[in-house]
Amino acid sequence: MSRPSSPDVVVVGAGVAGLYQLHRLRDLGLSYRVFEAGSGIGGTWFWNRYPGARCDVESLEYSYSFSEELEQEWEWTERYPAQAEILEYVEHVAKRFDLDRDVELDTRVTSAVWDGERWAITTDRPETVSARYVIFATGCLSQPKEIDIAGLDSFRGNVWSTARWPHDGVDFTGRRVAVIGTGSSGVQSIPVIAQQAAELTVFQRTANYVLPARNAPLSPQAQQEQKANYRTLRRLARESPAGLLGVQGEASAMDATAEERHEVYEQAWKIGGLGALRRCYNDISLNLDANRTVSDYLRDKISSIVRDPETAAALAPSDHPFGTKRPCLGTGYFETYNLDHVRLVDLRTTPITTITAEGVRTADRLVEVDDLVLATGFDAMTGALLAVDIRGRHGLRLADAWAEGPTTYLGLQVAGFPNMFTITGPGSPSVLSNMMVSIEQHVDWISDCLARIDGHVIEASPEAQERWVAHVAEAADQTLMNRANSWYVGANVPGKPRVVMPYVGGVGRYREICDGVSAAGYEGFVLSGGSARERDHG
Ligand code: N01
Repeated sequence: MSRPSSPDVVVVGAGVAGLYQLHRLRDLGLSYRVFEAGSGIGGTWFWNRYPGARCDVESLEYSYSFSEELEQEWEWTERYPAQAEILEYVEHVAKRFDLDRDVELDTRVTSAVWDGERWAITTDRPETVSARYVIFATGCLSQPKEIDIAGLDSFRGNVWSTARWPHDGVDFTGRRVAVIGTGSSGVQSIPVIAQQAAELTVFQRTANYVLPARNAPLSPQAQQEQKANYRTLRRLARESPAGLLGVQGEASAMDATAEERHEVYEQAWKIGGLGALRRCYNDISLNLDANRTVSDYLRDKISSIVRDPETAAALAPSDHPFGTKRPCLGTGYFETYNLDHVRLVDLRTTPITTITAEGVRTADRLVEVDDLVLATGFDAMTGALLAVDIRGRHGLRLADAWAEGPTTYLGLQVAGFPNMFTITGPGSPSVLSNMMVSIEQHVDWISDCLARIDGHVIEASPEAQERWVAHVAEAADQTLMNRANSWYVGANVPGKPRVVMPYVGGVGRYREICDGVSAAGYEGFVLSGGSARERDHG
């Protein structure tokens, strides 16, 4: 098939965001190329196939809302969808809307250079195409963090990364396994790996708050009821703080008695899920004392589940308030440490000194293993963008523009980088929200913008960007977000500037701001140049 060498738009990435963007571009009648580095579509759900991988947003909410037919016809099987089911869903969407034929797989974009009128996009094929607009749909958690542990190359066993799991799985039966990392990927995979492994040693640097998923099959009736109400529920999600359903408590945790709070938290614990506890009161993310009531409750829960007091103490988070690092959703996580063949190594007391040929050496012993699982996380939000050599006006490199942390206008554009859009970029709610809701909002905003500006150049003004960056920082300062060394602030990657990257102002409020900007004729953006839209359909 011949493809245009000078399309209107290049989309980078064919995950949940890139595929919907492709769908919208087709409706707009624009020409495009869509490049995907993977050998299949699906983005995060293509790569992260580790045992136990599952979304922490409920199935019926973690789904596209742009097609009512699609909403009605797809049947989810569980409260929280497993990776395989989500990938199947994404592949279904691609087939149903005939999207896959336009995705160029196994093609990694290596550079994007603005020549004053168009973007020269180079891939590893190698090929360079010239596009009027470039849209990065590269994901927020797609660039694995570089491993900063000495001696990894000397290990004689197998090394597996949760973010690049083999497609045909790994059999740990009878093996001695080490897992390094106890974020969401570690927390989900540890109980499943423990079911197979002969010995499992978990190396934990930071204990996390882990909430019970209470995953269960979805009954056809419950599914039907939600589907019958979908329009209202979708609207409520779009207007909500995090793109999620659920009623936010309006009272302060500090106005309740200890007994009342305990009862409320018990109910939320029974319901399960990420949001139930945070929503109990209105000040859990804002006030340290209010937050402490939940943190204490969760620490007590851990000691009531884990039988060995030393292990229970090590598993209890002590260095950050609840919610300032992303909490994890688990199934049988703490219970796993009651199994005789599972051991926790607390790296705060005995750090890893090196990996050796035989296993992991800590300050006080060598743990010999056959398999090493790295659940060590991502260079979040900026990593995938900076992995591409992006150069804007006057050769300005994005890496230099962001040397002190990402700066954007609305998380959609960067001053000095005309006609370039970032879906769920830093400075937008993105990772603090239901990604489906935020992705659809950005794709719709960008698509409407492309239709309206009709080939003109659009670029964030430096002044609007400066104001937005200040607003994003101010909003973060009103919360407890800065109190943890989390990937939200780039603290997990050595040398990364410390900046609260996502916008904490809420999905509903953010949507209103974006809609206001477009209604005001793209306030804060500079529109220039004549319509230079090229109609090269190859
Ligand atoms: O990564 P993480 P993740 N030595 O960065 C440790 C989404 N997600 O892949 O905290 C020793 O959270 C690190 O320790 P520390 C979700 O948004 C969603 O688990 O830096 N340890 C930490 O324990 C999530 O938040 C889902 O001290 C090292 C762990 O590795 C995000 O992706 C599922 C280390 C990394 O945890 C990222 O989750 C999976 C070192 N050198 C992911 N380097 C769901 O939908 C790092 N660590 C449920």
